[in-house]
Amino acid sequence: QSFKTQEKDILQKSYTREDWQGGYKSLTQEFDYWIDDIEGKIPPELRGTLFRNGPGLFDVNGQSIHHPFDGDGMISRITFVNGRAHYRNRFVHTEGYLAEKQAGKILHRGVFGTQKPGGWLANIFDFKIKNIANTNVIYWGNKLLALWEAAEPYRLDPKTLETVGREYFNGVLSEGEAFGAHPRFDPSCEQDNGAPCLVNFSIKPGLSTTITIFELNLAGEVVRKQAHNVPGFCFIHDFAITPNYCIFFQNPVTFNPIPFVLGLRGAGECIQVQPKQPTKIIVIPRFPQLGQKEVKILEVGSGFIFHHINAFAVGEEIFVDSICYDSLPGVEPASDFRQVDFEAIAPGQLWRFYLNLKNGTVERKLIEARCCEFPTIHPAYVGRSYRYLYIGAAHAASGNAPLQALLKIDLESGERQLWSAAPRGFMGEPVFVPRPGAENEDDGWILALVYDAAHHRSDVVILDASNFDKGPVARLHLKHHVPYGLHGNFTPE
Ligand code: 3ON
Ligand code: FE
Repeated sequence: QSFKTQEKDILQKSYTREDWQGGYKSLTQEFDYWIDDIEGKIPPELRGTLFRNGPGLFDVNGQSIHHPFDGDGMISRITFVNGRAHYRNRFVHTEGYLAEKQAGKILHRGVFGTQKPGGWLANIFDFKIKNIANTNVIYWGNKLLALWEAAEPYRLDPKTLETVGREYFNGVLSEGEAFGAHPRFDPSCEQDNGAPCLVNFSIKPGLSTTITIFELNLAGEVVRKQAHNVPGFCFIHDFAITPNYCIFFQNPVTFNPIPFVLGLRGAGECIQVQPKQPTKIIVIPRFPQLGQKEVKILEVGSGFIFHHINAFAVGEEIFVDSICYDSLPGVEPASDFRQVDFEAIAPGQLWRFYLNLKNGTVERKLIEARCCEFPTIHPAYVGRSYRYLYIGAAHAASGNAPLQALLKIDLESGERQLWSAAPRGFMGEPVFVPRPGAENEDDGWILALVYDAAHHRSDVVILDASNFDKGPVARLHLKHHVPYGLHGNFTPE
């Protein structure tokens, strides 16, 4: 009897592809309302604003884009005040978004394979890139900034979400210069007398690659900027920090630009993972002015990384926790990303890397084999030794599948907690918000947008981070869906 149940559990998927596809419908409308369809109760101590970014459009006037990462950035804002919550969303008015809206057709090639209509002849030798400002949104130095890693940020009005224009940080960035989409917030920077600072980077790829590191003070001014050249092409989406270092994983990839040049593929689709080549780990001291100048490059076995969770120093070692893939899936030209075969793709899995800076060796250990992506931790533990992480995860313990659950991992005891929205719910990136005045690292809430296919709408789900088992503290039903997004941040203001 138990064999039969097990077999059924294994064979039965926790989702249908049709349900999952609903989260990849464009949202063209812009909303502005108080959320009043609520299950449970919003904790009154939860105050502040969650900003989220992600592709809002998967077509331009019916012309489908090729990959969700090519979709125009749309900001959602959820403000919590006195036990109530308000929702607003707005598209980032990039030049490209406005021009395509006006033209009613795709005018730009996308990095991930979107082409202008008309076949390769219409796309050949067009190297222009469209800044789509769709990957992350931060509120820092009184500025709300929408980020996309291949170009400059767009600044928005935090009250109206209106696009103000491109941001150059007082001329520190030049036109078209990149400012990455994965800043890290150092909760206490020694160089800034213990004040928080923002650390970000940018990549300028080529036969060799320039990595630029920016550090911004609380006023939003760039107070430190340094650049390093490393050999080879780089696709580096994220990085990790400690109080003294920036750590980059140079994925083992090659770039063959010919299909891009000929108008057949997007630049990002010309990147190929080389499973026989090692990953290079580039460790750059944050404060070279203190005499700490030596950049170290370590090597570890192959794998592809988008996101890191955290890093911290233990004696001569640096521990880095990251989500690794065996391969990088592409969407073939003339195929539809909504038809993806999940089982044919490698799942993201969580690894811990041990970098020994003294003897240059790296060890690694698998922490979590369950398919997972989009991690979050308590903001005060960024770059520091930490105990708890929270991450989007598949409902099933093995195999590749859409994110439907939230997984909490206690790195000290190994204990896991899972809250799943399966079969009809699909999980977005969680964000940890500490409870005001809390002392324990997991005393706070997890906020996440969950797409509910049963109602074709999204919920803001609030979980008690110290106890997933009791289920959500509140589920706020939005009046509409929010397409699967990428990243966002919470600000207590
Ligand atoms: O590396 C070079 C330099 C560079 C900055 C070449 C290049 C053209 C590829 C490039 C541009 C990179 C860009 C524009 C990257 C954009 C990435 C993006 C928008 C999103 C990445 C998302 C990653 C993950 C892991 C998403 C997961 C999603 C789910 C689990 C499902 O919802
Ligand atoms: Fe990312």
